Amino acid sequence: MQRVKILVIVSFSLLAFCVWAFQPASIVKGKASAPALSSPTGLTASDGDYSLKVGLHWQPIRGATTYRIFRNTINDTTTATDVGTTAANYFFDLSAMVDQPYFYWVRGENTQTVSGFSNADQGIRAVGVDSAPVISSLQPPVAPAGNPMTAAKAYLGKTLFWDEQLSSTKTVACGTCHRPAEGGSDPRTSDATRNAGYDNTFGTADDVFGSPGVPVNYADGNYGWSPLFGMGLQVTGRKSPSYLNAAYARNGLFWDGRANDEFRDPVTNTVLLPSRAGLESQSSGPPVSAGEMGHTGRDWPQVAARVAASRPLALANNVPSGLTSWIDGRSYAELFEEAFGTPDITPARISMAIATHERTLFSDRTPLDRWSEGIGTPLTVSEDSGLNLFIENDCTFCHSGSLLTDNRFHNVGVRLAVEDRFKDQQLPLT
Ligand SMILES: [Ca+2]
Repeated sequence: MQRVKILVIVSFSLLAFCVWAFQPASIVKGKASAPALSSPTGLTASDGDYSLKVGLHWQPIRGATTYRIFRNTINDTTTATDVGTTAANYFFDLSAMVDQPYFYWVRGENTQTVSGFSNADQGIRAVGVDSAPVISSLQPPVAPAGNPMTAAKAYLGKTLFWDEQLSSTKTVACGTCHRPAEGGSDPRTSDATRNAGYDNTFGTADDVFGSPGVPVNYADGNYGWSPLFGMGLQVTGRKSPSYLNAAYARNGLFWDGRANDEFRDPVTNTVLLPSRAGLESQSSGPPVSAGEMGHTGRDWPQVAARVAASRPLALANNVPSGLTSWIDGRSYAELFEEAFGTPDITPARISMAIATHERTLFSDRTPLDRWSEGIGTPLTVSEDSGLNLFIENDCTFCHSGSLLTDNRFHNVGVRLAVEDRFKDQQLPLT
């Protein structure tokens, strides 16, 4: 009987051990498995737009840190070839054979899991000219070493760029003045966008059609009276330049180039990014300008506090589905955690995210690019005449290279330089 008891106890002990041995394994496994990644959507592959590559882009997915790109000559993922990875949400397949149609897929990944394949899309590398292109098409902009390109950061930046809550009045987003469908600039030109100019008098020859910002307003939420604009929108002294292809500027941004290559922390003034950071420098200006987006005396900690207190894009009524899916109902703190690793919403991070979004906006397949690479139909008669005039009249002296600009600042003599009284003032600027 004693031996039976011992056997029973040993058996139960063994059973308990087995349960213990397997249970923790299953718990550990459960802890280690991250939330499933949804499959990327919106994959598009270029159809003969480049002679040297196939370009792809897609909608980033929540939680992915890397995207792996696959291709196949047939519509079959099981035999597809892995052609590379990127942290961005675009990729260029440089090993595609000329004139060979491919099916492409992309998969999201992080250190713990992988997603399913995205939708398939066909792409093809065009047959181009054998010689070097007349004008080389743009390569993706180079990001500063301390602010590398990631799809998550670019989408956080896109969210911030379009969020009117960044302005003290909740009425002006970056995209209010920088409109991608209008070439990245501000199409508004009317008496409501008139700045009185150097003589402070409306209706004279030095008037400027600038970009409107916010009415005079204060930290307590009250509005004030402007001698020139009354209770209306203050109009800045310059129209917003385009932010498309702005990532390539190396001699400063804003019309006077004062947003230089070096990015300093908007609060501590410490150099965070020593070079290639014109976009970060530029984006740290408007939110604290009392003419553009701020209240009188607004500082960057107040901007960051506003972002922290806001639900992402709460005021936007036409958010693209891909961005909505990526935001996925999360708070700004959660979005910053995905983009930067911790949930801190700092002024520097806001600028770095917006700059990263802007670095995804480059035009590398224009009709001129296609013409330069000998792709597809030639220029129209009108386009060809314009190109000849452009060259014959030495426009290329300044408008040269892939960007068609020398990226320098010139006094073109439209008005006297002294009239640009805004260039040394903090406000109101564009
Ligand atoms: Ca005037």
